[in-house]
Amino acid sequence: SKENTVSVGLLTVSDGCFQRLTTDTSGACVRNLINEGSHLKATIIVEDCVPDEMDAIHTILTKWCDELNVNLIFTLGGTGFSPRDVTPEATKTIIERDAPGLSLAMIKASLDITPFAMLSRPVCGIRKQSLIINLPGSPKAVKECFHIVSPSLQHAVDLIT
Ligand code: MTE
Ligand code: CU1
Repeated sequence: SKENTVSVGLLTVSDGCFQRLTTDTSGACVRNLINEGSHLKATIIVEDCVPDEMDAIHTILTKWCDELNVNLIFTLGGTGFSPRDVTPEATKTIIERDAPGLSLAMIKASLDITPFAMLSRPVCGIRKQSLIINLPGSPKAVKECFHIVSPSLQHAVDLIT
């Protein structure tokens, strides 16, 4: 394996965080998990927050993939059933190749933790040299789902870069 250092982007998708009504605890949560190491040789190179809007999500993901060449992008939140939850739809407009195994793995393992896991609609896929992974928004969900996918991410990025 190549074991390249993986460049990571963290995108919090939340109206509340964007309007500064709530603090982004989920972003901090993934940041800690990545910096703690294990499985992944990674550096976080971008972190941002956008409202739950297709255009805003589409624009920033396009920039991170096409201009910054971010290898691994986690979106946090907006995967549920409320009308404002559009992260999966925005992600579908970006990806060139679907990676349903990652979504399946997260949902399968999460169902052992909570039945509400079936209410998350994560989309994962590849655009050029970037792998995009939708995580649910709560710090608890973020942490659980990160641990589910993290063992395969170094290999995943080595394959697309
Ligand atoms: N998955 C895990 N592993 N742990 C959780 O606590 N919460 C669920 C689900 N997936 C949860 C989870 C809940 S309550 C919801 S509503 C959906 O994710 C969608 O969350 P989101 O809208 O914040 O993306
Ligand atoms: Cu929920």
